[in-house]
Amino acid sequence: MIASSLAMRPVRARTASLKSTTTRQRTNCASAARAEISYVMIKPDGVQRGLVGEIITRFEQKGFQLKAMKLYQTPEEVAKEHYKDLASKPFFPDLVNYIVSGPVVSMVWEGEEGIVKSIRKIVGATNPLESEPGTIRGDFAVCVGRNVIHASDSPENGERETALWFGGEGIVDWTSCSEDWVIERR
Ligand code: DAT
Ligand code: MG
Repeated sequence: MIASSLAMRPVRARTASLKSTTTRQRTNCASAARAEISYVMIKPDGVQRGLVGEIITRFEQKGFQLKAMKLYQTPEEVAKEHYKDLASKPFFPDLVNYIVSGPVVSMVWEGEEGIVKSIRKIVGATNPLESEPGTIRGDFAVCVGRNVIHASDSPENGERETALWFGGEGIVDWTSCSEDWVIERR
């Protein structure tokens, strides 16, 4: 199965086909293996400040699986579409200018059901002054307009944002050699 066709299909359908082509079994982490994806983006300030490695390390060490990654100069139309729900906010023009002000690192992370919520916890509250220490925003930012990182706020937006930023290209179907040490099988 080619990666681009995987990217355009819902995660649950992808899960079923992955399970049918491998020996994957149900786990006790969730009701189904590989249930969710999150679109995660290191914003231009995170790239300029040299935080890319540190941020990726946190998700790798947690045990989530990287499925796609690219350094990308965002077109204005993509930034506007990504944040379309905020279009009426007074800060919207500044937000779009910020996102297109330099390259971002776009990623797709995959994991068990609950990964989207878990990544949001690792990222921290939107306003970095309210983010808990130990979160990415809590450790590396002080300003809501320079809060270093984006992460999808729901599994549905994980799918929507992945389609927007990757357009069906660059999603890699692979198995981590540490998977059996991260996920308990039964
Ligand atoms: P999050 O990025 O935590 O999902 P959001 O979706 O509410 O937060 O907003 C998207 C981005 O917009 C956020 O990361 C930074 C910016 N933003 C949100 N609220 C803002 C505000 N009151 N002033 C300036 N920028 C804001
Ligand atoms: Mg958001």
